[in-house]
Amino acid sequence: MTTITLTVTGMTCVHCEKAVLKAIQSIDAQAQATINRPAGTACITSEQPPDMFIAAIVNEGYSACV
Ligand SMILES: [Cu+2]
Repeated sequence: MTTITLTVTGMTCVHCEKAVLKAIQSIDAQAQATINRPAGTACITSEQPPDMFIAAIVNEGYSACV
């Protein structure tokens, strides 16, 4: 397991947080994710590579990078 912190831009409300969380869980249902909307970060502990999460988050309409 590794923990990565992604910078996620575009989250403006609780709904956005949930959408990002859902995107993360669509890649790895067991992932531990902590989303900090004010800071614009998503901390994810998972065995899946960061690119997978970034793609899923971008697919939801947000920007994400490592
Ligand atoms: Cu929102």
